[in-house]
Amino acid sequence: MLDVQAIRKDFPILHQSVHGKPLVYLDNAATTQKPRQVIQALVDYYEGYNSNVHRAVHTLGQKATAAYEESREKIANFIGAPSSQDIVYTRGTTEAINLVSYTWAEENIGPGDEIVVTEMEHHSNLVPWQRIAQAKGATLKGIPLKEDWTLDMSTLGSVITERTKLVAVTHMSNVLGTIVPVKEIVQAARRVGAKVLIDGAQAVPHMRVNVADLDCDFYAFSGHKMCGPTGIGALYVKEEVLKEMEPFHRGGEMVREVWFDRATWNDLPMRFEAGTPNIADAIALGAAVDYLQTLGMDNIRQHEIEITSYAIEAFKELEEDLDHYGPRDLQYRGGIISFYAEDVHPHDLGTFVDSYGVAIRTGHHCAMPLMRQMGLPATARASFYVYNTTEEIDILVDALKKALRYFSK
Ligand code: 7TS
Repeated sequence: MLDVQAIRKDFPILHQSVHGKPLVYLDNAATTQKPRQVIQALVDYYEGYNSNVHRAVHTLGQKATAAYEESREKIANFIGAPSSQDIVYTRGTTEAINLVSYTWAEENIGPGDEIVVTEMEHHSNLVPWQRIAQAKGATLKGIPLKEDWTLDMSTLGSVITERTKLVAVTHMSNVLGTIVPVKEIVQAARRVGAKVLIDGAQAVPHMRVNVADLDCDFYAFSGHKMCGPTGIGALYVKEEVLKEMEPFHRGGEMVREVWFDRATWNDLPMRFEAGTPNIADAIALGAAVDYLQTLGMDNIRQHEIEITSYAIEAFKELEEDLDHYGPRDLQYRGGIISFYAEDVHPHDLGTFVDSYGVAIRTGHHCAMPLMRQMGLPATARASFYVYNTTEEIDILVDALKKALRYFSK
């Protein structure tokens, strides 16, 4: 059991009023708050050893390089990567997926090939594949959803075919909270020799992930959704795949030797990190990993199951006026609840509950094809993290009741 009140003390931002009410932060799928330990790692770096990495013999440069690489080790260990060489720092999930699309996919996808996604992808794991499909004459296919908002796994055999070159799927939907059985998908892809990319933006922060066990080829995630800073994330690539990939950006540090008309490439993973990297945020992401590991990922997942179960129960009080979406079996669902009231636009709901100090997200959540399938223009969404309490769910539900009453007038 986690001591949530003690955890809350680590997050300075939570202790403030919004419109005269205590802040209730329920927009964690968009970005999470940062504990003191992560903020302090940034301060320590800039006050103590700010310096460029991988190039200086001086003491600060050595210290910065050691911390930057130590952080990579922590990230590799956190997601079960066999080696820190398999971890490429990126700006986040979006850049990680684009990296794969501009390198591996450019080289390996051709006319008549198929790229398989799910029907609930975030635009980040859809639009890059649309570009590849259009440019290469390949086809984009989607694994459909069932009525219970889980993936229809019975279609895998027909959707993934001998023509499939890449299966790129989310590990957890940012709208429905659906947790995807990615291991089964990897096995189906392996049978036809396809590579697998997993968008772990919503999974890595909330549950134990082991890329070696999943046996995927690519795994992308963002630091800012797991207590880390914005502007830093990572791409795991299986070593045998990474070794064969052409560099993404070209410039300093990604090279071994340069002549006027050609160059050779540096070792992995530096080959994929051209220019001065985001040193401070990479180091602070390591601090975020330390923080989450101290709490324990299984404890975090358990806490979110409890909060989500409480929220689903509490939403029964609203069921006359408001529908909510996502798998009811919490084994297949993370801490996300998307909802829609026929009579009130989600933006109005969001603005109304904000006046009670409650932060939720409203809109299409960068998943427009899924919204269309749900038959909705937008939803409101509450998403939970390790510092959220059942009292906060009560405040949300109470504010929603007031909103529904107010707008029905
Ligand atoms: N994939 C999923 C499943 C996501 O939820 C997000 C961000 C991304 C990719 C992109 O991550 P980024 O860090 O590169 O932006 N999702 C959301 C959201 O649900 N609300 O704001 C951002």
